[in-house]
Amino acid sequence: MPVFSRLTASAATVATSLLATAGAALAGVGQPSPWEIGLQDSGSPIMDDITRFNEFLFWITTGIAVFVLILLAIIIVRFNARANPTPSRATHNTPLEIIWTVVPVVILLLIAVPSFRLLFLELDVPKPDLTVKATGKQWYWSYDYPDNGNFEFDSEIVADKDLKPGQPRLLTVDNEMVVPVNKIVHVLVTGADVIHSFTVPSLGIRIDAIPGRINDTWFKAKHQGLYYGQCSELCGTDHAFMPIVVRVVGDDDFSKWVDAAKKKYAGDESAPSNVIAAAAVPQR
Ligand SMILES: [Cu+2]
Repeated sequence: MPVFSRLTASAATVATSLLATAGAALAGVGQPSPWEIGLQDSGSPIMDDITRFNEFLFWITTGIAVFVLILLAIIIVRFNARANPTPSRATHNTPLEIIWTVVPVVILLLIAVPSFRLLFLELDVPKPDLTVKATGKQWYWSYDYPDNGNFEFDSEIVADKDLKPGQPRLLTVDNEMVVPVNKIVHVLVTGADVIHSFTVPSLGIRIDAIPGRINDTWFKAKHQGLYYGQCSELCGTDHAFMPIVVRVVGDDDFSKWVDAAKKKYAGDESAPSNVIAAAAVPQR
């Protein structure tokens, strides 16, 4: 019955577009928001592409789901035993078989081309303006700035009771990773003990931190601000308590921060060992 299929189709379209708009409206910049169901707002060109690709896939999958739903509805209504007492005995239909082979191949090719393009874009690091090394440790991150005086510091979670107004719970750290805006930041990522994962959703980066190995990724932050992320590899009891905060600032502020950081973290070579750090894990 065409009315039925038209109804289901339009209901599905309304539901999906509502979901898509709600997701976009509730998305936060640099951090998750309550009731958000879409991706976080994009803070880098790569994330723009990821968001676009995600939307493209969303409409392809929605189209397929609606199409299958319509077929099911037609079969249920028109070809049940009562409506269609003498069923057809056809077993082959060459044109139809060609269509249902070729159409999925075309859909997969449509997906594969932008997908591989995006993958290469993520993996192919352009000439960096600065390099930061992030080391995952149980359970905090350390950042090295080899291009800016080779200082290193630890970045640990701020306990709930010490949060200042406006600071997000479980995402705030004492020492943020600071980078300049609109610059290509090459991030070297490794693990000191177990596998962690360096992930900042708004910047579109996620890469495993593997002991004994240096992985790398890159981003170019479009706007100044705070971009939050979390370790995204199950790494032990405090896996959920090793957030990542990237503070993106202007060039002048970045040089000022580098000067201050060089002094602040000078002689910090004997950074706390894991044992001491574990003992000093903040109360929560
Ligand atoms: Cu971890």
